[in-house]
Amino acid sequence: MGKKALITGVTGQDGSYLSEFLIEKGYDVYGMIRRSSVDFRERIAHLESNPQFHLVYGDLGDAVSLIKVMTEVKPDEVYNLAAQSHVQVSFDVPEFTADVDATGVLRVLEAVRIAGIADKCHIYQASTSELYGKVEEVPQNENTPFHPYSPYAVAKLYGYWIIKEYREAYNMFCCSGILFNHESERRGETFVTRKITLAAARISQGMQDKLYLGNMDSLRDWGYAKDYVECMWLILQNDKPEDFVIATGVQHSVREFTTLAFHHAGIELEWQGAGMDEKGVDKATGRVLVEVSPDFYRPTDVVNLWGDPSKAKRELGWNPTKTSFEELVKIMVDHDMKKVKNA
Ligand code: NAP
Ligand code: G4F
Repeated sequence: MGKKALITGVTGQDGSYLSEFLIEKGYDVYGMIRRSSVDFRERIAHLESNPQFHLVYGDLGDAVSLIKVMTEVKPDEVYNLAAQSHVQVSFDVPEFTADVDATGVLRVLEAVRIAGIADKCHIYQASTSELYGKVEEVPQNENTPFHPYSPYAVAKLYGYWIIKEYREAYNMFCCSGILFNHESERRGETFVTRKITLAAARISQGMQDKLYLGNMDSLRDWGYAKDYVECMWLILQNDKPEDFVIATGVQHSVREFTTLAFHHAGIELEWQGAGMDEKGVDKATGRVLVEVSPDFYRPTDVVNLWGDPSKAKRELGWNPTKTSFEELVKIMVDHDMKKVKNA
């Protein structure tokens, strides 16, 4: 019998890549989905006929559903990826974000205990570099103090601490992966990277006039999601339950990402002006293609994320630079160029 893994958030970017990865490793994967009025499961549609892939209903806001799933599936490994994952949206729906991203983690842990599998089940919690928030140290590692800077980050901080608490109080194998931003051609379209690659593809093919962005000085350590799901698995195969920073160790600005994405789409941008008046101008035509909009500024913004993946490299043997920043941008733009062309 192969191992059984339960993935919450299976319809998301990471859930879909992790499902593929675990199926390849021989696991039976149980993906938890919630009921929605439209069956919009684009990222996992290709897996639905795979005999190793099973869908179960559940919601992180509903303890009963979690207890039912844990009791019926009795997974060897749980990957808790489900979350309201958009930082800007967390300012609009802070209570929902807290319920799912904070209390939801507690519900998962309690469901594992109630199902009677706490002594054998390994649990991964999708923690985040947003915990460092208004950063107190650059680059950030496992010992850097946290300073969460959004309702999302505050909720995720609870998730991080309750995982640590259950590890110490009940001797459970539960760990947090403190993952820095990771992107892909499956990234949600309102996160900045995907918004940029889609806009570059549409603008270059005459389907969109302009791209409006918020803070372009913001710095991120962007990796490729497909590489990061391997680390989630490695964390649960480790001898002892520990938390790990997962990052590339390389930092770029939103402006740099934009310049490179447009370059791959065949447009060379030149930046003119500063602050709210900054514009990205097409060098060939003089047309303004990128402008700043206050709509995409946040009440508090995290502007200097840069991870130190030394521990994951040393103790898990993980390679943080498998896919470079340049390759990542190219993968995303190439994908979106085709998507726009075939639309
Ligand atoms: P994502 O694409 O936004 O996916 C989020 C998933 O959570 C979706 O499957 C969504 O289901 C599900 N979900 C939301 N609320 C739920 C609820 N109440 N009950 C059950 N499922 C629910 O996120 P992602 O980028 O794959 O990220 C995965 C996890 O890693 C998240 O916890 C995120 O906060 C964390 N994280 C992400 C990054 C990153 O850069 N991507 C970095 C650090 C940490 P629906 O499809 O039904 O909405
Ligand atoms: O792409 P973002 O929305 O990602 P953010 O806020 O870093 O959050 C993502 O990564 C976290 C890990 O650090 C995850 F925990 C979280 O779940 C999510 O996956 O924004 C990145 C930066 C921000 O500083 C934002 O202010 O880009 C800046 N930005 C500038 N213009 C924009 C825009 N962000 C968005 N979404 N849209 C813009 O137009």
